[in-house]
Amino acid sequence: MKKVLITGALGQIGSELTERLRHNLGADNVIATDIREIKDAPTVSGGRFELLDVLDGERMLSLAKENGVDTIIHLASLLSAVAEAKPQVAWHLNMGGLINSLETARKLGLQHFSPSSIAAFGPSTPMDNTPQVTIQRPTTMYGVTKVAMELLGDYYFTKFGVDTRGVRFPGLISYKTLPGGGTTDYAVDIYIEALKSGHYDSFIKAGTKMDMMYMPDAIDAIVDLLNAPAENLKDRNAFNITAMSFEPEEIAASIRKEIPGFTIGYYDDPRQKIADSWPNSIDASEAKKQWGFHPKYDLDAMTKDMLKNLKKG
Ligand code: AKB
Repeated sequence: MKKVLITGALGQIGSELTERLRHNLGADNVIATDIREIKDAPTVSGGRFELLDVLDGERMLSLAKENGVDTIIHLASLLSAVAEAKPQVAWHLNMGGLINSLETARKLGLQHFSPSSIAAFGPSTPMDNTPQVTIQRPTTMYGVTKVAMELLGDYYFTKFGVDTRGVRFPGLISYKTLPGGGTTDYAVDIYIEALKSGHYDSFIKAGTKMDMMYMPDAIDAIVDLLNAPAENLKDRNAFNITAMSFEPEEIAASIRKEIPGFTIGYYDDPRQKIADSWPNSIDASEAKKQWGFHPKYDLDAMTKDMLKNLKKG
């Protein structure tokens, strides 16, 4: 990976990945793209930035070609809760953007990365310590697009020899750019509200465990997987990765160690149904074995860092 094009670069993952890759590869070697432009966002002001609708395959191809990129990191996608509210739009965007990025990679001989998710699992998947290879019958549109993504990634590798790679991300927690439209977003909102009012009303019920990871570990994972020797990778699309699994009471307890009076309440919400269909905890041992995945943050270390950085404003 020497010169990279990133789609969805203004999103939660994209904004931090763009910053890291500009640092690692040099600002001129990262072409950040998004469908919108936020002039004062570091992603736009800190280096190359181009407007790109991922449904415009010709523009994606010409941007990659003109800039001589060797890697495409395709992040643009609707997350689970928004996708469930607008399933047809989600299918169109998630699959349309994916096929354009895979075709760009095939035509130009690029390495390709796109993230899958714990949403690629469903209620019939083993819920605890979910294996790398297992039943995948998701019941959400987001999950359906993620399974299709994993399969298409494998297809482009075996049929066309495209160097496709991917991970199944758990909920990602970060303070720089907020997520939007996800089911695991409660685990970001809770920190913001803890600092603002000392109380959080959670749309995810007590007792609902989901896998999570702090953003610095997620960015390390993308970089490490893209740099891993191809011959070591058996499960290209996509690797289970996770750093922790917790339920709302556990993150609340972790926050209480820093903000003793913090309280949590609960309300009914359609996102609960999505959360209930996902695993409690997934097994990341293949990622550890095949390319050395090694998350650094546990729940308390993440809580300390989140609150410290959110306080700085
Ligand atoms: C979501 O909640 O939709 C995402 C995910 C787990 O893929 N954070």
